[in-house]
Amino acid sequence: MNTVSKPIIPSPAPRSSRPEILAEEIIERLTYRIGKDAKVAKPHDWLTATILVVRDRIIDKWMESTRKVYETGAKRVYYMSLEFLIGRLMRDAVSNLNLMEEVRDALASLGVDINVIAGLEPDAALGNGGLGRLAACFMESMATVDVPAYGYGIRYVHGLFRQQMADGWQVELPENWLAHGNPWEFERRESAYEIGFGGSIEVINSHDEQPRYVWKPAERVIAAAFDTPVVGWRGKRVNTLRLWSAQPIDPILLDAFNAGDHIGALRESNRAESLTRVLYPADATPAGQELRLRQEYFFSSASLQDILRRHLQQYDDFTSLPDKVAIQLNDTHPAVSVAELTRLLCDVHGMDFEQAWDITRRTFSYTNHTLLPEALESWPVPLFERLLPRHMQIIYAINAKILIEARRTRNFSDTEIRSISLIDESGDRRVRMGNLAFVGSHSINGVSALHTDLMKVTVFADLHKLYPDRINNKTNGITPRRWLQQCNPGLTSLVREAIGDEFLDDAEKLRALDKFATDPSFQQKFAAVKRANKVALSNLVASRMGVKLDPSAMFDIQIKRIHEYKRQLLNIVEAVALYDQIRSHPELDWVPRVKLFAGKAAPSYYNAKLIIKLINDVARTINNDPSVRGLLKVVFVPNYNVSLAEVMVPAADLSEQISTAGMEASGTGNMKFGLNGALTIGTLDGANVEMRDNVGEDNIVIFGLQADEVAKIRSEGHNPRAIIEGSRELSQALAAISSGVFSPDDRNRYTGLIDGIYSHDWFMVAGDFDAYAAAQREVDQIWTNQSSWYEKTINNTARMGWFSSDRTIRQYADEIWRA
Ligand code: T68
Repeated sequence: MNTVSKPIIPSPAPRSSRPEILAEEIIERLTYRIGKDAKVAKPHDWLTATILVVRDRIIDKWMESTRKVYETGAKRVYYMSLEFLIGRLMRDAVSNLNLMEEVRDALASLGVDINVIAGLEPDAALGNGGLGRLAACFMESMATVDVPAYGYGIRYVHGLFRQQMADGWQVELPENWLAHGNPWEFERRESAYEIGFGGSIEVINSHDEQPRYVWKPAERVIAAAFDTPVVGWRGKRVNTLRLWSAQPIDPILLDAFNAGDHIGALRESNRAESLTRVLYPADATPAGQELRLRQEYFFSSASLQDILRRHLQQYDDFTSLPDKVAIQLNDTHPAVSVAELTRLLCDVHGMDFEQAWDITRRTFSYTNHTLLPEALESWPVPLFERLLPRHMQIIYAINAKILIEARRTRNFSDTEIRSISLIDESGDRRVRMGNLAFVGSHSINGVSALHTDLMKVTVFADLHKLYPDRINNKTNGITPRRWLQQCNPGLTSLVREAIGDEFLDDAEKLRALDKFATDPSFQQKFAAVKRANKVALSNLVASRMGVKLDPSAMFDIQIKRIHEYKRQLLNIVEAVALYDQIRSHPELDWVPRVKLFAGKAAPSYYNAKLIIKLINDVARTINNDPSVRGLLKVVFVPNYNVSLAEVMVPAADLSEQISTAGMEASGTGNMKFGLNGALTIGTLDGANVEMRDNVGEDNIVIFGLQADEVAKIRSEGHNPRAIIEGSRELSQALAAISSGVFSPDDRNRYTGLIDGIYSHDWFMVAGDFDAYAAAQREVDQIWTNQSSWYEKTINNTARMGWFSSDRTIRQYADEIWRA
């Protein structure tokens, strides 16, 4: 007998992390991987070499994590998201591996400053705002709390645009995060799938009870996988972020090329690659174009094929899918997955429709992030049918099932039937992605308590009536590693000195700080940390914009996407009113303030861009007016991104969370500021409500109309003109803006914007102005008593631990994924 025994392949020895070894390896990578002599290496080369060395420390843990899931048969969680706003990764990885000192020392021994090279890493902006950043925080927390998870998304060549200011207007420039290559990612050539579009459907055995449908796409592209490891806190577990890139099936059409058509020969290739070239820059505004639907289907199909392949390889059949796989849909962007999974199970794997549908529903769950009607995705039926003909059939089949159930067993009225239908028949016929995601999921969650309550009575009222057990709440969270430890090392050390290390593993342990809130010496140290962070931000503003800030002034910060419902306009109008007051009453003790703004506007969102211009116009006027005596400054910091947030958040005294009540689903910036010891001025909207409950109402400044009041005013009729005329401060501020005081070069620039407040005031800028201005004066009052200020802000840090995304992920794992 001739038996061939499998050789025993030894695993590589675990890598040492002594600084001398790290330094040796960095030189090794620099020489043999990058091909650079250390004597002439550029900072970028050092960065790449360092990342490659750090990456090796991750790989062992990564393989171990993957192996463990195979061995234990644990359930896998798949987080499907068209956006992952991950930012820079090096500091995050090094810090989570607990190697900060070692890597710093290793680099220092080579004459390299870790902070210099860390600042060169591109800020990966594969997302627009809160939704994408939430996905990134969740990835880190899933690794931290030991949930075996994959993130699935798109490897956009160009992430969110770079924002530049040209005469105060936003200008969008292309972003190129891959310009120097990406040392974090691994291309997985073996994990590639075909994705089809268009074409027709062939019916086999059409007379059978179970005919088979075979989709013959007219067009096909390849989805190729790129993996990035995601390290949890203390390197416990390493999960995978798998991003898909579109590639042509034939890179070049040789016949066309040989016939002299050199451009035509590349047409297919260009067409395929354009699919994943750019991130749609519209947040909470409809994207609406065919390319977007193609992106959604492309990444949904690739991810599901990958999930099914992995499952089949391990478990051999699909009946166990819902027990071994949980797929979370991050908003409706991947909702076409509901139809795609049903299709793959039926058409490709031969399952009958009823069973496939049952498995689909038990596998998916869906998170809703917005109630704004204009942001709810829907696609014209003709477009959908042309691009995805088989999916359209499946959607009709699902719809029939649901509507029959509602009509026959639940006696739903015509109006109710219309509202739950997957097809909106009110205008041109459209496929409603929210309804598709809802009916295809066993769990539908909102992202704050208020938002979840509102979901049940607004967009999903009728679906909630049909399936009353499905809607649940999972209040958002943020990772305290990036948003405290890494961005605010000063505060982290101070907290450690006071209460020890336990909070590093359980953010709710920050509570122990409570007893230091009134301690004068702790308050002083807390204030000193804040001041140092403000100095750091001032330096950044000085070097980027040439504007000098006084770190002893109150830093009042609003950073987020520019959107009318977020009400940057309310903030800047109040700044104008304050400017008037300071000039009219120079004898009063005004609290010196710096009002900082940052954020991007969707390129097609005219009013949002106009608001940026207004902030810049107001800033120029106020900052150059000597009669203000430096008591008020306004600054718009360009190109807001994750890295800029990491500098601004720790430097804030006051956090502006002032959306029109009922419109911000949750907010997560609010949590970052609170954790870093800022006082919040905010409406009772989104997670602000739960922040108030956690920090206590003495430690937050709440103002303005509540969600039910806004709804009532809107339905009963709002008279903003009367409100404005009744408020001297407001009418003067609006008149100044509207008449061109801040825009002498174009006096009518803001007339339309201000007219909107007079005529309908949809966002309640007039409706909330007086309450907001009064709340700001209350904030000034608190500031004048610095001990009381720090008592409140320390209480914020102490009581924000619940908003750790570790808590959120544990709730998803226990209550939705059962993983
Ligand atoms: C945000 N949504 C919510 N959307 O506005 C915010 N939309 O309240 C919440 O905290 C956050 O999600 C996380 O739950 C978004 O950020 C988008 O970015 C977006 C992108 C494309 C299309 C529509």
